[in-house]
Amino acid sequence: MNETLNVEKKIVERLKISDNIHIITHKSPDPDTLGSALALYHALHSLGKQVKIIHDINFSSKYEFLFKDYSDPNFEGKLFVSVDVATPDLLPANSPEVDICIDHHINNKIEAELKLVRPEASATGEIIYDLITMLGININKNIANCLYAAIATDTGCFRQANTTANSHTIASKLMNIPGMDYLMITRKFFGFESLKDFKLKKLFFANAEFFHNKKLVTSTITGEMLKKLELGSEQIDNGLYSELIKIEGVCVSAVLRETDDFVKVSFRTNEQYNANEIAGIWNNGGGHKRAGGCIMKCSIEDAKQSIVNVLAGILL
Ligand SMILES: [Mn+2]
Repeated sequence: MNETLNVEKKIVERLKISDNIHIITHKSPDPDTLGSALALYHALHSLGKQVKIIHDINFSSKYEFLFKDYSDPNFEGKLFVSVDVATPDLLPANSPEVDICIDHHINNKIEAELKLVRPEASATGEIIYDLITMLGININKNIANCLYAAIATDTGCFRQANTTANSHTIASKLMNIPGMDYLMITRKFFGFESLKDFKLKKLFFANAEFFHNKKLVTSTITGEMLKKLELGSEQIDNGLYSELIKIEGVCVSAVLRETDDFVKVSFRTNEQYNANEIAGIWNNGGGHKRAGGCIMKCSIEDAKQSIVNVLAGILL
């Protein structure tokens, strides 16, 4: 714990003396990486620093509100900070070397001079909250919205096993910031579904298959399904990946999503199994205790067969 505090202090000092800062988010960005980056942007900006966020241009239109009051500046970066990026392959193409890595993935493999990885944090947004507080910066409504979105989505609206008392404490402090709009955020992510979302969900449930005494359930999202619904992969509702683990008796769920180059697998586990370890069996796999993922370079059918075969030896 002291070691963590030590690194946090070093990061705060480094941020204070730095300028021309680039904040790096992960590929296929989610609200945790974007919300953490934008919150840090506003905080450092309020100290008069030049800050730029490096991000994929393809992301759900639901995330656009996070960019409120952000204007994309153009300058050469001198300090590079990654947020919520677990592995080098999730960094943007031609990414510079990372100076400061801030993350909550237990299997973090980013090389950086200052590395702050706190797996007990439900979201990177929790860590950013602490750093902003240590910097002595007043949290305004933009920062509050960004951090609340990061924490609410990474905890599945405070329902998943990674939710802690601290997640609630921070959320409560953010909710008290005048002008922040938690209802807009929860409605956007948890209380709304487009017609396309609904149609995809129908197909997704129809594709569910059970194996090994119904302890394993899989489903697939194929390129053809997305094409038929005219959905971009960035528009898939993240909640879909956590639907199958809710089913009675299921210990491991695997959702396979086809892309042009590979199959992305998202695992969820019950309390008996570790999703980070299961996903780690395959290339570059990892994640958290109850949620993990990996990439397989084969057909979606072969990927499913590989999962069924490997889990036969695990789900005893
Ligand atoms: Mn995260």
